[in-house]
Amino acid sequence: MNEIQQLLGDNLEVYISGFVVLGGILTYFFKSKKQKQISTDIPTEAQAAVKVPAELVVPKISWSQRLTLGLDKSRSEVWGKIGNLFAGEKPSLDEIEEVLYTADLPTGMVQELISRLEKEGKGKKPEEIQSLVYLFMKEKMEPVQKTEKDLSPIKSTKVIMIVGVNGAGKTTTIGKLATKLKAEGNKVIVGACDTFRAAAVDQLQVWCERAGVEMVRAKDGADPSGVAYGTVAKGVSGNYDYCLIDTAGRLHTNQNLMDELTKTKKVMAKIDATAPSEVLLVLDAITGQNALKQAQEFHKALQLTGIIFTKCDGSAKAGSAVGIVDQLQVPIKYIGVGESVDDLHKFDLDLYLKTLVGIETA
Ligand SMILES: Nc1nc2c(ncn2[C@@H]2O[C@H](COP(=O)(O)OP(=O)(O)OP(=O)(O)O)[C@@H](O)[C@H]2O)c(=O)[nH]1
Ligand SMILES: [Mg+2]
Repeated sequence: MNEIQQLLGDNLEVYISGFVVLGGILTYFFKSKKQKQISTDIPTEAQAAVKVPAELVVPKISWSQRLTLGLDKSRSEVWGKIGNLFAGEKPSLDEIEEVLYTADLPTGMVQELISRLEKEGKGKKPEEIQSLVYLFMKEKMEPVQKTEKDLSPIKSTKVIMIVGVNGAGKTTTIGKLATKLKAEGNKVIVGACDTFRAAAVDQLQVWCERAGVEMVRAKDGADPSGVAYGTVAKGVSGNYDYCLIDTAGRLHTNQNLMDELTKTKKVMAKIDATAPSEVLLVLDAITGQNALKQAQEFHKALQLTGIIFTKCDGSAKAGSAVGIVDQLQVPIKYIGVGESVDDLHKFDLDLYLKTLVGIETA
């Protein structure tokens, strides 16, 4: 040590500080390089807010298993109980009525179902009664669901506008949809029209980067219609298959914000008269029947082509879809039962109803 000290003389401290500084620079360089693999400029909070790891794109369990798990609460607390409550000498009609109201079924429909059970369910076994419930719901939803057109096949750029109240799950749904469409081999572009909040755009950008799809973003506070216009223009000129338009959440009662949505929709038609070919309302199942008023107002302003029913997991109100579809006469296109990419799936009426009621599916 003494020899080294002699060799380096008075400069020892300078050399040591030099090594420390160099080490710091190298650590910083490697750390920032690792972060850049995810994103260059998105705050880490925004990345953390998107809870879906990219590896979840590969399904670990089947969709019907996911749906069964997701609808567990609705099935165990509501729809799976009716057979047992009705079967036997003295059907507990009051209890059935109460259970159906907690599931947020419209009053008229509750009464209709009860009188159907009284007419056709007397003396039947619980599982036969479950089948009656299933048939009743199917009768209500099927005519509307039949009007539903598939998102594909596509001839030109398919523009899909996503709307809804605050926090319904719009951005997450767009992230999931973009991931799925891209994985199917489509060229996808996303427009970040929620220009009110930078965090909203960052949240969408995390999804888009993970999905490997392009996103159009503007300066904070820019006109959302302008962003929509720019995205559709780029989508059409670049021969993209899908153009997904995210919008800011808004209350259906706020006329100014509803007018802004109508303007955004009209502006896109200037590029392609058929755009948007889909206007999808994201409805949070937890909202139950209150969602009907929301849905009616959005429908009036934008002529919805479909519903995306999210957050069916963890709520006993997943069955409220029956009333909403019947009253609004707009089909459900997608259903969400969780936060991961695989928790969003095309809506299959038969599978949904059978899972809800607890009837074996093939
Ligand atoms: N459990 C569950 N959570 C969901 C589902 N879909 C979305 N979420 C969560 O709901 C929260 C709100 O989702 P966002 O996608 O930000 O909702 P948004 O409609 O874009 O919200 P705003 O832009 O603020 O109006 C997030 O924490 C999502 O992870 C679902 O199907 N199930
Ligand atoms: Mg959003």
